[in-house]
Amino acid sequence: MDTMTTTETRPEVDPGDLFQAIIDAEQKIEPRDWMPDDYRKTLIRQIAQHAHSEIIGMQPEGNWISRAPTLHRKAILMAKVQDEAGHGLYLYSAAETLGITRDEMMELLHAGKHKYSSIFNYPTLSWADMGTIGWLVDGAAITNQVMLQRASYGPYSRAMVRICKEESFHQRQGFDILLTMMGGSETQREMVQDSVDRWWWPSLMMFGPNDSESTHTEQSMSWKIKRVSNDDLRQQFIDMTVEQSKVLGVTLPDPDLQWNEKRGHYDFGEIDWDEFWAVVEGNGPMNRERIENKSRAWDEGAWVRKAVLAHAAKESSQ
Ligand code: BYC
Repeated sequence: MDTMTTTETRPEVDPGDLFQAIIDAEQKIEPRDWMPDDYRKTLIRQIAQHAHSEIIGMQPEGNWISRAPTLHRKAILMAKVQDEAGHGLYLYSAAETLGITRDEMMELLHAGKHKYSSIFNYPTLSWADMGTIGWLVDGAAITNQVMLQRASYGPYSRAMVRICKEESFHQRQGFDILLTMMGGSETQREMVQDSVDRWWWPSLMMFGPNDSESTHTEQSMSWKIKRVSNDDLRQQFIDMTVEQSKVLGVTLPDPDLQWNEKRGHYDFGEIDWDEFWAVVEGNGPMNRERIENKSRAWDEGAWVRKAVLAHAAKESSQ
């Protein structure tokens, strides 16, 4: 047989097999690769939620920029809030690679159809809250995000590398605010304790429901989007934070917190899951105000977006 005239056919590779092989080999799925519909949907849901959290998360701290106690603290807080805007932008860009537009994500958020982290629905009542948000909220965020640097979707995982670097600075600056206040007056120490009392439990809720109640963990872990379960991350955070609370000299508001020699972890009390779900469903102390502010800023910025797009169109037509 004349091999030169044989029509060669490449062996058919099933796209699902190729997808799985990439996941198994610890490589990254990239935007143009074939992926199961549910993998795409899960990523859009999680990345958009994450981006929205960064943007809504600017509000509780933005509330204190004009009241920071010194110019130095004000400059740091402004930089931190700007970092959060930046994180939101990398994450919206990562979500856009999956076939959803930024405008669509905004509409879904404003209509209450996209979620954002429960933690940002609590009010910031004192300057100590700026320290506690850095220490506990950024501390919980980074505990979760370190594993997301290894997420199987390339654009998400790369965005997380940069975000984690900035979050670790945020956590340190929060701890520094609290350490300074704890070395101050009795009133300042009381402010810190009151703030820790209010933020401790909501910070634990950031990790999501218990594994037995989590709808997405098993599938997300098998796709290597999530690498560690909600409960395991929560435990990691508690073990780390209890030690830090001793350095600060604050009491964590949980009488059941106790080192368990056998488990090699701290035992802790029951989270108020009714409160968690109420906040997730839109009925927390600040849900309404956060979304109203966000929608208003979006509407008021419409002329800026229009002007930028008109300028870009003009540039490209020249
Ligand atoms: N709040 O099956 P599950 C920051 C929802 S911001 C609200 O366990 P999953 C910062 C969940 O969406 C950092 N909703 O879900 C910014 C699901 O509902 P849907 C924010 C929550 O996705 C400014 C249902 O409950 N970090 O760093 O496997 C200043 C069942 O949950 C929450 C991220 O976004 C919650 N806490 O796991 C300072 C990290 N928990 O969607 C700091 C990225 C759960 O089916 N996200 N729900 O309607 C994740 O790692 C995961 O999405 C979660 C949840 C661990 C949060």
